[in-house]
Amino acid sequence: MHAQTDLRTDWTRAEAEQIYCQPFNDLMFQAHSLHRRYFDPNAVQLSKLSNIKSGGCPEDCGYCSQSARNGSALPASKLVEVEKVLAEARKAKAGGATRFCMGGAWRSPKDRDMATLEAMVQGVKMLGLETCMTLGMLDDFQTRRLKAAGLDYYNHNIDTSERYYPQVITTRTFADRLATLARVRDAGIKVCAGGIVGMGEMQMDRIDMLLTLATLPAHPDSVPVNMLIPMPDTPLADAPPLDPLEFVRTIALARVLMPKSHVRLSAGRSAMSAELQAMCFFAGANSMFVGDKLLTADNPDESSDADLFRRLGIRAMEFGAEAAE
Ligand code: SAM
Ligand code: DTB
Ligand code: SF4
Repeated sequence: MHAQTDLRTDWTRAEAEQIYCQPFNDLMFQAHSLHRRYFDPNAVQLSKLSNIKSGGCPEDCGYCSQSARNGSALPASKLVEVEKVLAEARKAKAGGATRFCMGGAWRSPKDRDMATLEAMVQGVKMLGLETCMTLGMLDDFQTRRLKAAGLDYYNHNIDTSERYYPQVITTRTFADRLATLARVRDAGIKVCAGGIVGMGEMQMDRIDMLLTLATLPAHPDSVPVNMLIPMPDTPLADAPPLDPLEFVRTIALARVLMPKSHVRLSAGRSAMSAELQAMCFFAGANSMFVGDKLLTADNPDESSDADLFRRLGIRAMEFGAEAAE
Protein backbone atom coordinates (compact mmCIF):
# COMPACT_ATOMS: atom_id res chain seq x y z
CA MET A 1 0.00 0.00 0.00
CA HIS A 2 1.23 3.48 -0.73
CA ALA A 3 1.72 6.04 2.00
CA GLN A 4 -0.27 8.74 0.25
CA THR A 5 -3.35 6.57 -0.02
CA ASP A 6 -3.17 5.39 3.62
CA LEU A 7 -2.92 8.84 5.17
CA ARG A 8 -6.44 10.12 4.80
CA THR A 9 -8.21 12.85 6.73
CA ASP A 10 -11.48 12.39 4.85
CA TRP A 11 -12.68 9.14 6.42
CA THR A 12 -16.44 8.76 6.52
CA ARG A 13 -18.49 7.42 9.39
CA ALA A 14 -19.65 4.51 7.20
CA GLU A 15 -16.05 3.53 6.45
CA ALA A 16 -15.00 3.75 10.09
CA GLU A 17 -18.00 1.70 11.16
CA GLN A 18 -17.32 -0.95 8.53
CA ILE A 19 -13.70 -1.23 9.67
CA TYR A 20 -14.59 -1.41 13.37
CA CYS A 21 -17.45 -3.87 12.93
CA GLN A 22 -15.85 -6.36 10.53
CA PRO A 23 -15.06 -9.86 11.83
CA PHE A 24 -12.41 -9.60 14.55
CA ASN A 25 -9.74 -11.54 12.64
CA ASP A 26 -10.19 -9.39 9.55
CA LEU A 27 -9.85 -6.24 11.64
CA MET A 28 -6.74 -7.54 13.40
CA PHE A 29 -5.17 -8.53 10.09
CA GLN A 30 -5.88 -5.14 8.51
CA ALA A 31 -4.61 -3.21 11.52
CA HIS A 32 -1.52 -5.34 12.02
CA SER A 33 -0.60 -5.19 8.32
CA LEU A 34 -0.66 -1.39 8.45
CA HIS A 35 1.25 -1.42 11.71
CA ARG A 36 4.06 -3.47 10.11
CA ARG A 37 4.01 -1.27 7.03
CA TYR A 38 4.91 1.80 9.07
CA PHE A 39 6.50 0.62 12.31
CA ASP A 40 8.73 -2.02 13.82
CA PRO A 41 6.01 -4.30 15.27
CA ASN A 42 8.24 -5.27 18.22
CA ALA A 43 9.14 -1.81 19.47
CA VAL A 44 7.01 0.18 21.92
CA GLN A 45 7.62 3.83 22.83
CA LEU A 46 7.82 4.48 26.60
CA SER A 47 6.53 7.64 28.25
CA LYS A 48 6.57 8.58 31.92
CA LEU A 49 3.90 10.73 33.53
CA SER A 50 4.52 13.21 36.28
CA ASN A 51 1.81 15.04 38.21
CA ILE A 52 3.27 18.53 38.49
CA LYS A 53 0.14 20.05 40.06
CA SER A 54 -2.42 17.70 41.53
CA GLY A 55 -6.00 18.00 42.75
CA GLY A 56 -8.35 20.92 43.28
CA CYS A 57 -9.29 21.17 39.61
CA PRO A 58 -12.37 23.32 38.88
CA GLU A 59 -13.48 21.15 35.92
CA ASP A 60 -16.12 18.45 36.38
CA CYS A 61 -14.73 15.59 34.26
CA GLY A 62 -16.75 12.60 35.48
CA TYR A 63 -13.83 10.18 35.42
CA CYS A 64 -11.27 12.26 37.25
CA SER A 65 -10.00 11.94 40.82
CA GLN A 66 -8.51 15.43 40.64
CA SER A 67 -11.72 17.39 40.17
CA ALA A 68 -12.63 19.49 43.21
CA ARG A 69 -16.24 18.63 42.39
CA ASN A 70 -15.83 14.91 42.87
CA GLY A 71 -16.21 13.34 46.31
CA SER A 72 -12.81 11.73 45.93
CA ALA A 73 -11.16 15.13 45.54
CA LEU A 74 -7.46 15.04 46.29
CA PRO A 75 -6.15 18.01 48.23
CA ALA A 76 -4.92 20.69 45.81
CA SER A 77 -1.16 20.93 45.57
CA LYS A 78 0.92 23.86 44.35
CA LEU A 79 2.96 23.60 41.19
CA VAL A 80 5.90 21.40 42.21
CA GLU A 81 9.47 22.69 42.17
CA VAL A 82 11.48 22.40 38.98
CA GLU A 83 14.26 20.44 40.71
CA LYS A 84 11.81 17.79 41.92
CA VAL A 85 10.47 17.35 38.41
CA LEU A 86 13.98 17.05 37.01
CA ALA A 87 14.86 14.41 39.60
CA GLU A 88 11.83 12.38 38.48
CA ALA A 89 12.77 12.89 34.85
CA ARG A 90 16.30 11.55 35.48
CA LYS A 91 14.79 8.44 37.06
CA ALA A 92 12.38 8.05 34.15
CA LYS A 93 15.24 8.19 31.69
CA ALA A 94 17.21 5.62 33.66
CA GLY A 95 14.09 3.41 33.50
CA GLY A 96 14.06 3.54 29.69
CA ALA A 97 11.46 6.26 29.05
CA THR A 98 12.12 8.51 26.04
CA ARG A 99 9.32 11.00 26.75
CA PHE A 100 8.42 12.80 29.96
CA CYS A 101 4.84 13.98 30.22
CA MET A 102 4.03 16.63 32.83
CA GLY A 103 0.36 16.92 33.84
CA GLY A 104 -1.32 19.77 35.69
CA ALA A 105 -4.82 19.54 37.20
CA TRP A 106 -5.93 22.84 35.79
CA ARG A 107 -8.69 24.19 33.58
CA SER A 108 -5.82 26.15 32.03
CA PRO A 109 -2.44 27.32 33.30
CA LYS A 110 -2.09 30.76 34.90
CA ASP A 111 0.30 33.25 33.36
CA ARG A 112 2.18 33.41 36.69
CA ASP A 113 3.05 29.71 36.28
CA MET A 114 4.47 30.04 32.79
CA ALA A 115 8.08 30.78 33.77
CA THR A 116 8.21 27.66 35.95
CA LEU A 117 6.63 25.55 33.20
CA GLU A 118 9.19 26.86 30.71
CA ALA A 119 12.03 25.99 33.09
CA MET A 120 10.63 22.46 33.38
CA VAL A 121 10.51 22.03 29.61
CA GLN A 122 14.06 23.33 29.19
CA GLY A 123 15.42 21.21 32.03
CA VAL A 124 13.76 17.97 30.90
CA LYS A 125 14.92 18.54 27.34
CA MET A 126 18.51 19.02 28.53
CA LEU A 127 18.34 15.53 30.00
CA GLY A 128 17.78 14.13 26.52
CA LEU A 129 14.09 13.35 26.89
CA GLU A 130 11.20 14.40 24.69
CA THR A 131 8.94 16.80 26.54
CA CYS A 132 5.15 16.64 26.78
CA MET A 133 2.73 18.69 28.86
CA THR A 134 -0.98 18.41 29.55
CA LEU A 135 -2.26 21.49 31.35
CA GLY A 136 -5.82 21.96 30.09
CA MET A 137 -6.79 24.72 27.68
CA LEU A 138 -4.09 27.03 26.32
CA ASP A 139 -4.35 30.50 24.83
CA ASP A 140 -2.18 31.68 21.93
CA PHE A 141 0.39 33.39 24.11
CA GLN A 142 0.88 30.39 26.39
CA THR A 143 1.13 28.07 23.40
CA ARG A 144 3.82 30.22 21.81
CA ARG A 145 5.78 30.42 25.06
CA LEU A 146 5.75 26.65 25.51
CA LYS A 147 6.82 26.14 21.91
CA ALA A 148 9.67 28.64 22.35
CA ALA A 149 10.78 26.81 25.50
CA GLY A 150 11.16 23.68 23.37
CA LEU A 151 7.99 21.73 24.19
CA ASP A 152 7.77 18.75 21.81
CA TYR A 153 4.23 17.44 22.51
CA TYR A 154 1.03 18.76 24.04
CA ASN A 155 -1.57 16.28 25.27
CA HIS A 156 -5.19 17.33 25.17
CA ASN A 157 -7.83 14.63 24.82
CA ILE A 158 -11.25 14.92 23.25
CA ASP A 159 -12.19 12.11 25.67
CA THR A 160 -15.22 10.72 23.80
CA SER A 161 -17.62 11.43 20.92
CA GLU A 162 -19.18 14.86 20.56
CA ARG A 163 -22.56 13.21 21.24
CA TYR A 164 -21.56 11.55 24.54
CA TYR A 165 -19.27 14.34 25.73
CA PRO A 166 -21.91 16.36 27.67
CA GLN A 167 -22.70 13.25 29.73
CA VAL A 168 -19.11 13.27 30.99
CA ILE A 169 -18.00 16.94 31.18
CA THR A 170 -20.08 20.11 31.36
CA THR A 171 -17.54 22.78 32.33
CA ARG A 172 -15.79 22.91 28.95
CA THR A 173 -17.13 22.02 25.54
CA PHE A 174 -16.02 19.66 22.83
CA ALA A 175 -15.43 22.75 20.67
CA ASP A 176 -13.14 24.22 23.36
CA ARG A 177 -11.06 21.06 23.15
CA LEU A 178 -10.78 21.29 19.38
CA ALA A 179 -9.78 24.95 19.63
CA THR A 180 -6.87 24.12 21.95
CA LEU A 181 -5.79 21.32 19.62
CA ALA A 182 -5.81 23.74 16.67
CA ARG A 183 -3.68 26.24 18.60
CA VAL A 184 -1.14 23.59 19.50
CA ARG A 185 -1.00 22.25 15.94
CA ASP A 186 -0.70 25.73 14.44
CA ALA A 187 2.15 26.59 16.82
CA GLY A 188 4.10 23.59 15.51
CA ILE A 189 3.92 21.56 18.74
CA LYS A 190 3.25 17.87 18.11
CA VAL A 191 -0.29 16.91 19.05
CA CYS A 192 -1.12 14.10 21.46
CA ALA A 193 -4.90 13.60 21.47
CA GLY A 194 -7.05 10.63 22.30
CA GLY A 195 -9.75 9.68 24.75
CA ILE A 196 -11.23 7.21 27.17
CA VAL A 197 -13.38 4.17 26.55
CA GLY A 198 -15.39 2.19 29.07
CA MET A 199 -17.32 5.24 30.31
CA GLY A 200 -20.71 3.69 29.46
CA GLU A 201 -20.57 5.00 25.91
CA MET A 202 -21.97 3.11 22.93
CA GLN A 203 -19.96 1.53 20.16
CA MET A 204 -20.77 4.44 17.87
CA ASP A 205 -19.21 6.83 20.39
CA ARG A 206 -15.91 4.97 20.27
CA ILE A 207 -16.02 5.05 16.48
CA ASP A 208 -16.96 8.74 16.33
CA MET A 209 -14.26 9.73 18.81
CA LEU A 210 -11.62 8.21 16.55
CA LEU A 211 -13.28 9.61 13.45
CA THR A 212 -13.04 13.13 14.91
CA LEU A 213 -9.31 12.64 15.54
CA ALA A 214 -8.68 11.09 12.12
CA THR A 215 -10.47 13.92 10.29
CA LEU A 216 -8.61 16.79 11.96
CA PRO A 217 -6.48 18.78 9.49
CA ALA A 218 -3.59 16.47 10.45
CA HIS A 219 -3.63 13.22 12.40
CA PRO A 220 -2.41 13.64 15.99
CA ASP A 221 1.20 12.40 16.23
CA SER A 222 0.23 10.45 19.31
CA VAL A 223 -3.18 8.93 20.12
CA PRO A 224 -3.67 7.76 23.71
CA VAL A 225 -6.48 5.27 24.12
CA ASN A 226 -7.34 5.10 27.81
CA MET A 227 -9.46 2.39 29.40
CA LEU A 228 -11.42 4.08 32.17
CA ILE A 229 -9.87 3.51 35.56
CA PRO A 230 -12.98 3.77 37.74
CA MET A 231 -11.84 6.10 40.51
CA PRO A 232 -13.72 5.84 43.83
CA ASP A 233 -16.31 8.56 44.50
CA THR A 234 -16.28 9.93 40.94
CA PRO A 235 -19.52 9.92 38.91
CA LEU A 236 -18.07 7.12 36.77
CA ALA A 237 -16.92 4.95 39.67
CA ASP A 238 -19.57 2.35 38.80
CA ALA A 239 -19.46 2.52 35.00
CA PRO A 240 -20.19 -0.93 33.52
CA PRO A 241 -16.97 -2.67 32.50
CA LEU A 242 -16.27 -2.65 28.77
CA ASP A 243 -15.87 -5.91 26.82
CA PRO A 244 -12.06 -6.11 26.42
CA LEU A 245 -12.47 -7.08 22.76
CA GLU A 246 -14.21 -3.74 22.19
CA PHE A 247 -11.10 -2.09 23.61
CA VAL A 248 -8.91 -4.03 21.17
CA ARG A 249 -11.21 -3.03 18.30
CA THR A 250 -10.82 0.62 19.34
CA ILE A 251 -7.02 0.34 19.21
CA ALA A 252 -7.23 -1.40 15.83
CA LEU A 253 -9.50 1.27 14.38
CA ALA A 254 -7.10 3.97 15.58
CA ARG A 255 -4.26 2.15 13.82
CA VAL A 256 -6.19 1.82 10.55
CA LEU A 257 -7.51 5.40 10.47
CA MET A 258 -4.20 6.98 11.60
CA PRO A 259 -1.56 4.52 10.39
CA LYS A 260 1.50 6.69 11.04
CA SER A 261 0.51 7.88 14.52
CA HIS A 262 1.83 6.39 17.72
CA VAL A 263 -1.19 4.73 19.33
CA ARG A 264 -0.80 4.56 23.11
CA LEU A 265 -2.14 1.74 25.21
CA SER A 266 -2.69 4.29 27.92
CA ALA A 267 -4.48 4.23 31.29
CA GLY A 268 -5.93 0.97 32.57
CA ARG A 269 -3.11 -1.53 32.00
CA SER A 270 -3.05 -2.55 35.68
CA ALA A 271 -6.44 -4.17 35.21
CA MET A 272 -5.47 -5.85 31.92
CA SER A 273 -4.09 -9.35 31.47
CA ALA A 274 -0.84 -9.91 29.59
CA GLU A 275 -2.94 -11.54 26.85
CA LEU A 276 -5.14 -8.45 26.43
CA GLN A 277 -2.11 -6.15 26.27
CA ALA A 278 -0.48 -8.51 23.75
CA MET A 279 -3.60 -8.28 21.58
CA CYS A 280 -3.48 -4.48 21.81
CA PHE A 281 0.16 -4.47 20.63
CA PHE A 282 -0.79 -6.76 17.75
CA ALA A 283 -3.71 -4.46 16.87
CA GLY A 284 -1.30 -1.53 16.52
CA ALA A 285 -0.60 -0.05 19.94
CA ASN A 286 3.06 1.01 20.02
CA SER A 287 3.37 3.31 22.99
CA MET A 288 2.61 3.09 26.71
CA PHE A 289 3.17 4.69 30.09
CA VAL A 290 5.78 3.13 32.33
CA GLY A 291 6.32 3.38 36.07
CA ASP A 292 4.03 2.32 38.88
CA LYS A 293 2.01 5.59 38.93
CA LEU A 294 0.11 7.41 36.21
CA LEU A 295 -1.09 10.77 37.59
CA THR A 296 -2.99 9.52 40.63
CA ALA A 297 -3.77 5.91 39.68
CA ASP A 298 -1.63 2.77 39.69
CA ASN A 299 0.20 1.44 36.66
CA PRO A 300 2.16 -1.84 36.34
CA ASP A 301 5.61 -1.64 37.93
CA GLU A 302 8.91 -1.87 36.10
CA SER A 303 9.45 -5.54 36.81
CA SER A 304 6.03 -6.67 35.58
CA ASP A 305 6.48 -4.65 32.38
CA ALA A 306 9.97 -6.09 31.92
CA ASP A 307 8.42 -9.54 32.27
CA LEU A 308 5.66 -8.68 29.77
CA PHE A 309 8.20 -7.41 27.21
CA ARG A 310 10.39 -10.48 27.69
CA ARG A 311 7.45 -12.83 27.15
CA LEU A 312 6.38 -10.94 24.02
CA GLY A 313 9.85 -10.24 22.60
CA ILE A 314 9.06 -6.53 22.65
CA ARG A 315 11.68 -3.86 23.29
CA ALA A 316 11.63 -0.16 24.04
CA MET A 317 11.47 2.09 21.00
CA GLU A 318 14.47 4.32 20.43
CA PHE A 319 14.31 8.06 21.16
CA GLY A 320 12.41 9.94 18.47
CA ALA A 321 11.68 6.95 16.21
CA GLU A 322 9.12 7.89 13.56
CA ALA A 323 6.86 5.97 11.21
CA ALA A 324 8.39 4.79 7.92
CA GLU A 325 7.57 6.74 4.75
N1 SAM B 1 -6.14 18.80 33.37
C1 SAM B 1 -5.67 18.51 32.09
C2 SAM B 1 -6.78 18.18 31.12
O1 SAM B 1 -7.77 17.58 31.51
O2 SAM B 1 -6.64 18.53 29.94
C3 SAM B 1 -4.63 17.41 32.03
C4 SAM B 1 -4.70 16.16 32.85
S1 SAM B 1 -6.00 14.99 32.51
C5 SAM B 1 -5.84 13.91 33.89
C6 SAM B 1 -5.54 14.12 31.04
C7 SAM B 1 -6.43 13.02 30.54
O3 SAM B 1 -6.28 11.85 31.31
C8 SAM B 1 -7.92 13.23 30.49
O4 SAM B 1 -8.33 14.02 29.43
C9 SAM B 1 -8.41 11.80 30.34
O5 SAM B 1 -8.51 11.45 28.97
C10 SAM B 1 -7.35 10.98 31.04
N2 SAM B 1 -7.87 10.42 32.31
C11 SAM B 1 -8.07 11.11 33.45
N3 SAM B 1 -8.59 10.32 34.42
C12 SAM B 1 -8.74 9.09 33.87
C13 SAM B 1 -9.24 7.84 34.36
N4 SAM B 1 -9.73 7.71 35.60
N5 SAM B 1 -9.23 6.78 33.53
C14 SAM B 1 -8.76 6.92 32.27
N6 SAM B 1 -8.28 8.06 31.76
C15 SAM B 1 -8.26 9.14 32.53
C1 DTB C 1 -3.71 10.39 28.70
O1 DTB C 1 -4.39 10.20 27.67
N1 DTB C 1 -3.71 9.59 29.75
C2 DTB C 1 -2.84 10.11 30.78
C3 DTB C 1 -2.24 11.37 30.12
N2 DTB C 1 -2.93 11.42 28.87
C4 DTB C 1 -2.19 12.62 30.83
C5 DTB C 1 -3.50 10.30 32.09
C6 DTB C 1 -4.11 9.03 32.62
C7 DTB C 1 -4.66 9.34 33.95
C8 DTB C 1 -5.18 8.13 34.63
C9 DTB C 1 -5.83 8.41 35.91
C10 DTB C 1 -4.97 8.96 37.01
O2 DTB C 1 -3.76 8.64 37.12
O3 DTB C 1 -5.53 9.70 37.84
FE1 SF4 D 1 -9.25 18.70 35.79
FE2 SF4 D 1 -8.01 17.43 33.80
FE3 SF4 D 1 -9.15 16.06 35.81
FE4 SF4 D 1 -10.68 17.29 34.06
S1 SF4 D 1 -9.27 15.60 33.63
S2 SF4 D 1 -10.96 17.33 36.28
S3 SF4 D 1 -9.49 19.11 33.62
S4 SF4 D 1 -7.42 17.41 35.96
